[in-house]
Amino acid sequence: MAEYQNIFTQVQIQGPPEMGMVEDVDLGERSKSAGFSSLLGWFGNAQLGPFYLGGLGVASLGAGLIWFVMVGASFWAQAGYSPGVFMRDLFYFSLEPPSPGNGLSIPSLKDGGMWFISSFFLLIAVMAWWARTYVLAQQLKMGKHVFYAFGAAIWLFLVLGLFRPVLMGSWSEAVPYGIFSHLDWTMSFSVTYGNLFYCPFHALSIVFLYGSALLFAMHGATILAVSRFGGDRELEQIADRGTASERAALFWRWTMGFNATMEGIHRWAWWFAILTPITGGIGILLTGTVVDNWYVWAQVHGFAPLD
Ligand code: 07D
Repeated sequence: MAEYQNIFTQVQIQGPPEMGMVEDVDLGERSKSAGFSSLLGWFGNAQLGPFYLGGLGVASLGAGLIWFVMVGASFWAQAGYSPGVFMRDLFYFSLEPPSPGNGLSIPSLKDGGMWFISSFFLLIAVMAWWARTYVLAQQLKMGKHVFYAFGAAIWLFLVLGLFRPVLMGSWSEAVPYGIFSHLDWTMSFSVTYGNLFYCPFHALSIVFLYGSALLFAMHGATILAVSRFGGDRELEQIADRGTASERAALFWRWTMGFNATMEGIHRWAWWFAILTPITGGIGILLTGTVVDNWYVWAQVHGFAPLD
């Protein structure tokens, strides 16, 4: 028997698959079988399945596939139907939103129509997947934390592709679908509105983004550091003296005077993560609608130098 287990000494149990609870859940939409993979076992649980797809899952994957194929078909046409050019220039192709003159009217197929229709399917795909996180949590009598966290990301997604273009009165404001083109879009957005670094909400968003990475590293490292005392078995750890949990807490209390609790650290992580797109979305929504130039705004508010 191994003395302790972690990613390198994982004992992978393979027996009859664990099919999950049957009380108060919809069994009809759950697949009947499950498999095992040692490779997966190194990274998480070795069991793959059962899957729970359901109507929302099928709708989401179907709509997402339509979006993906429409973007791909547009790229394929841009490549002149040449496989070599397609592969060579894959990162340069772009499915662009309608040009500025179109405003919010329904665009022609030649000018942004493909972007418009595919965006509709992307919206269905994302919203159906979001609803799925609610329904599945409901069935398992869980809190809705994943649903709200995904909702925060969807807030930024909707601000970028729907809410802000509507407030600005033009679909042309939305983000194009392409690898380099969406990066170019962010750069040109920043330059157009006077350097996004001077937007305090962009700054806040970065604080939470970097903060999330830092917290995640601290938490991940702490738990791995006490896995030799069973720290990865979180629940058994909370009460006793000398446990992995107590050592982890002491480590941080001795290092910086303060320690999060086993429960609280996950609240820290949740809030930092969701505040990244929430603050970001506020910044993007204000840009061009309320604030035309963030550098001038920063000058007026006394933290950028007057020229
Ligand atoms: C994008 C939204 C949620 C996504 C969802 C998923 C699909 C399906 C399907 C693959 C991530 C939808 C599902 C699409 C896909 C298949 C098959 C979440 C998203 C629901 N910035 N910047 C941020 C930094 C600069 C700019 C955030 C750093 C320049 C713009 C973040 C730097 C310029 C925007 C951040 C830096 C500029 C941002 C994003 C450094 C020019 C935004 C947070 C060090 C390049 C966005 C307020 C996030 C935002 C944003 C970081 C520099 C432009 C904190 C570290 C000065 C236009 N920037 N940035 O979680 O919110 O995104 O801004 O230089 O819109 Mg920035």
